[in-house]
Amino acid sequence: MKNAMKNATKFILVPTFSCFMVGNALATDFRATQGDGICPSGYVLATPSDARANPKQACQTLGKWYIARLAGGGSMDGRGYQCQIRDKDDRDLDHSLCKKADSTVSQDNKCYWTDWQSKRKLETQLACKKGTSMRAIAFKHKVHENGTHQESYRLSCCRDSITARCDGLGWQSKSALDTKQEAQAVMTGIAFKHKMHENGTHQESFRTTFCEPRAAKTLTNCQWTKPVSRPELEKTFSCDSKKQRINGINFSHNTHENATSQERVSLQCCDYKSSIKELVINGSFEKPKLGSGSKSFKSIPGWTAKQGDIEIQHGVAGTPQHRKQLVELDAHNSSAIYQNIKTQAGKAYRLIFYFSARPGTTAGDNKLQVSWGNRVIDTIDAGAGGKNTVWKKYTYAVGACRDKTQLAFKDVGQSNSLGSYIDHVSVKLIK
Ligand SMILES: [Ca+2]
Ligand SMILES: [Ca+2]
Ligand SMILES: [Ca+2]
Repeated sequence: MKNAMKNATKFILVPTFSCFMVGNALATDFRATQGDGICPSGYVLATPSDARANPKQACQTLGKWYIARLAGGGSMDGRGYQCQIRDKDDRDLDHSLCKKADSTVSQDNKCYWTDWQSKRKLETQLACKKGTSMRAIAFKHKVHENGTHQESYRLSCCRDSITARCDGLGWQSKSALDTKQEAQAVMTGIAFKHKMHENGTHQESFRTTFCEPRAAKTLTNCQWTKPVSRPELEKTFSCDSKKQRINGINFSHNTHENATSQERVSLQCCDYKSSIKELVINGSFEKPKLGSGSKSFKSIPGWTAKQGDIEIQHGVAGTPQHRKQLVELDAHNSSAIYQNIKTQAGKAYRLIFYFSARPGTTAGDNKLQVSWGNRVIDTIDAGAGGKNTVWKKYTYAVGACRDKTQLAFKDVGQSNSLGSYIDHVSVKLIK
């Protein structure tokens, strides 16, 4: 059974100590949004020049500790970081600065398509811009009246934490192109070369570009997709999951007995993990692993009970948000749990977790208090439980003033052994 999940995100800027204060102000033409390169309909990313033309207004639109995406891969800081504007910023960002679109402005979102290019033009590099990686390739085939035909290609490129460390592989023949897997690198471009020999045969060559993400071991579980034929290629061809990256392309060519030939293409797709380090240990409460049922602990990997017990559940009542287990913050009585997160003074972090009522409980059973650095930053209600869990995502920007910051969750509902589920807790550095 699939768990119901609300996409609603609660975003709060949290003043943690006196060094992290909250501020918000609205401007007329700009709008700040959550997510890298994401603008609401009718809005496009503001460019660095838009921001420079109106720096005060742009900066006021941003939360104090935002680092927001600008068009063309740039970024702008909130006033906590002195409203700095950059033309290039290769980091993954949490926010975007958008402006109301007029009809002449094209959408510059997180992903873009390159122009269609003919095979001839492709003899130069067809690659994604720096800081982006290839997510999809599209092919177009046109037969002209004189019997000749033309192939065109374009790439969809998306922003990633790809650094400038990119290497091109040499030209390879079609048969050799069974692209080798470049460990820890993401394929960002492909180029084609076409040569007609004097004897009438012709030869195609390919080369690919790989870029190295910031952290090692970001690509795992690489698999080739099923080869697809020409008609299918005329559609966009990408990896199945948005979480995957293309790491190779392979062309195979079959000549049939009747002299016709058929090309098939497959992509190598790998799971891609963000290179920004997760700071929470056992944030999904998968350890210790329970076969099924529930069990109470005083401590588990990463977490310690402050009050009551830590009750881990596997398939007791309702689907977890992530993987197989969740924690119920009312073991036998209301529980409080904490973890000391390794932080750096003066840095901002993003805290994310999911909160759900326990199915079949009353609203009074599902009240949660969240603390960061020994201060309560929020008290939230999940309402009454339905048939299954309804996970809501909570996102906070929090600051650290020490090298360790305590993250704590406490059930503040009725203490009766039921209620207040959390799962998939994450803390990552924003800057
Ligand atoms: Ca879990
Ligand atoms: Ca319980
Ligand atoms: Ca309760």
